[in-house]
Amino acid sequence: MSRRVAATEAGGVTPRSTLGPADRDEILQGLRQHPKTLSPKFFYDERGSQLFEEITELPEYYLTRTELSIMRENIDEIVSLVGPQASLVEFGSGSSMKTRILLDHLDRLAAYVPVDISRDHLKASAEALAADFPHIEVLPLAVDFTRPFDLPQPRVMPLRNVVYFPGSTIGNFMPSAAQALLEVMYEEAKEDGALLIGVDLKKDPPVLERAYNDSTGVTAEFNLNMLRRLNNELGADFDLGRFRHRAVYRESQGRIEMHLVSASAQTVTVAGEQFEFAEGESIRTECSHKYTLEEFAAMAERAGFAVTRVWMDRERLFSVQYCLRR
Ligand code: SAH
Ligand code: AVI
Repeated sequence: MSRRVAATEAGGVTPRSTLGPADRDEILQGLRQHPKTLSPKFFYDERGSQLFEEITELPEYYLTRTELSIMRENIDEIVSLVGPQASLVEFGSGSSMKTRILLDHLDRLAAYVPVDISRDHLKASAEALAADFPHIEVLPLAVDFTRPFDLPQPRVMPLRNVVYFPGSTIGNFMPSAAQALLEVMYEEAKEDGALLIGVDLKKDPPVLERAYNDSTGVTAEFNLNMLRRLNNELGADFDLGRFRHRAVYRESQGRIEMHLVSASAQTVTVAGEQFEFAEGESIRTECSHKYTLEEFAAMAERAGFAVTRVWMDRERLFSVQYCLRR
């Protein structure tokens, strides 16, 4: 590991099993519900993170390339809004691909703190960044950001904290949980801090449904990988051949829902507990909410932020938004 990639007290990047007792309880709770649910945060073991990377390159998945182009086109203005010597804290950093644009341009960054639940993937991404940006202190934090955690202290005192939350990962939270997460970010931003966030916008449902039902089946693999992970890590016995990927847009809730549908009546054991599935019954594995600018601004405001700048592509598919603490 590079010298500048420090392990941290809040969990750091150390090798150990990825699903803990609290995760197991949350998974069992979700499977006991009607309808059955599993949190999308459980997609991201090493294979899940790799499959997400493949999704970002699919022609149907417009989100990543559109957000990247918005960032590139507006980087000068973003740099002037962030100002010098900021600390950049990224929630759900994944491979930090979009962040490289910021790291290339921001003025004398005090530190970069990538926060992600996918431990090994985070470690590899942080090492690559530390090698490519030796002048920036990179402090990776492998935690579940929906649970309490402490941020590491950078060596250089930052002039302000900027929370970065790209990818429209905010959409993967139910509206009340999304607002609660924005409130955590409000606290992390501290006085004079800001939030830079990627938010996917409402659009023609067929465009959305294609993005989550790609023709090569990578999204289906990503979805099914959740069951493979429960087999590997919780001793579950899901037969992957007896579940089908389904993604539908629910107009009334403004969200894509991803499901794993049982192809037949079957019983599955997870961590010693049995779960019955009827034919056609599904587990909802992910919601991906899409917002109008007004809907997102209202939610940000309830969390204490004012949206002060919005950048979009010409087709208004995706937005990057700059929010200040009010
Ligand atoms: N920011 C990247 C990756 C988005 S994928 C991009 O814009 O392309 C979502 C990322 O969030 C994954 O890397 C996943 O591991 C992480 N993630 C999801 N839920 C999380 C949680 N509860 N805590 C920490 N990281 C989480
Ligand atoms: C990480 N998140 C914003 C992605 C999304 O679009 O909701 C995850 C994903 N699910 C299916 N494809 C991509």
